[in-house]
Amino acid sequence: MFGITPSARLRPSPFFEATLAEGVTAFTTYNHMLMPTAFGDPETEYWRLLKGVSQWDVAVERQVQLKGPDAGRLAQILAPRDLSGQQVGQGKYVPLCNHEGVLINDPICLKLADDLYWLSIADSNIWFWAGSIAAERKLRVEVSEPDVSPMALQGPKAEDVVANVCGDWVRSLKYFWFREASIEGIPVVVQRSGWSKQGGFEIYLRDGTQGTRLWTIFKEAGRAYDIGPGGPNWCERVESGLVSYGGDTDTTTNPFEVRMGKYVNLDVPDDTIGIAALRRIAAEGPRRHTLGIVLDAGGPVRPGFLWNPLYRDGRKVGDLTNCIFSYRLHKNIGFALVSRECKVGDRLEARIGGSMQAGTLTELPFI
Ligand code: THG
Repeated sequence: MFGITPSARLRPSPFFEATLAEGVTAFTTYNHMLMPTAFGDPETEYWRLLKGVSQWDVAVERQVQLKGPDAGRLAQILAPRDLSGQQVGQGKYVPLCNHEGVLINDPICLKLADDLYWLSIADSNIWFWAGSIAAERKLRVEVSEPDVSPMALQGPKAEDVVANVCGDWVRSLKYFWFREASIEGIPVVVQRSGWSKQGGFEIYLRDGTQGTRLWTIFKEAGRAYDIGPGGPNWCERVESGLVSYGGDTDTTTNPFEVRMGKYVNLDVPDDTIGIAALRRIAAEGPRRHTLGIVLDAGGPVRPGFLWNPLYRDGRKVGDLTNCIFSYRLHKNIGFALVSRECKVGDRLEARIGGSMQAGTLTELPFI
């Protein structure tokens, strides 16, 4: 057993005390914070997410706030997806790229007002990036990190729990749409979203002193639905084909290589960062693509530190970026970031630890 040295660099989640009380057994690091990843039994957490409702501390998904008359301009400069039709109350999933077209984050962009946006970010520092772009381009916008911390309710019964707490209006929210609300006086934003394909909501807490209270309100409301703690679920997300920025991407990956091409619009304004590179990559065709792979091995394999090399006929053709034993398929499945010449049905070998594991490329999602 080991501890964690407190420091100002490690930012606390408002839900930290609540997840300790729930019996959290493992964390990962993300945006200089700790995110709970396990509460004892992964299979229990998996089936709870598939059949009931699971409660997640995802405060690590920090908000980068853009505020001012040029907030919308800055959002469009950062995101190579057409945001011109985005409405107040609507969220959009946007790849962010650098000038070379390399993916540097994949936030949800929330438009709270014409002059107010949040980028709900994955694990990289977009506050630095957005602030320096705004200054260099002399935009009238303030870039900050507000006191906002998301908590997710995921699973087929999440809607009943959230409706119970917030009211039936949540049932008519469309995917990624949101509304500002107050729960027993606690200011929140309620959005239909979350990193699973089981459906659900995220409650963005806007007062970091109220984490335990907010957690408890949903825990109590969820009691009738057998709610329990969980976190972004590795097995479910691989089965569902959800790509993780930083997990399934490296420092050269562009959106087309990781199934995010549908979120890129090549006709965005020319001053959008990375768009020239993305137009060129789209014209030439990306070098790699992401497929599924099903290993032959029967029992669960231990993938170790991931990004295991993949070979076809003895030649390296890419990487197995993740691998997990699927509780529904009863097979080891993963994502293969491989050269474009590799096709569904191809037989590859993964070097995992000291052994070679054979497998077959498949379409995504698995389920
Ligand atoms: N919640 C919030 N912020 C986040 C995440 C989150 N920021 C970082 C990271 N997660 C963003 N990544 C994703 C990736 C995919 C989806 C959500 C967040 C997602 N995708 C759907 C799909 O792939 O089918 C739908 C996307 C669409 O078609 O628009 O849900 O979890 N607050």
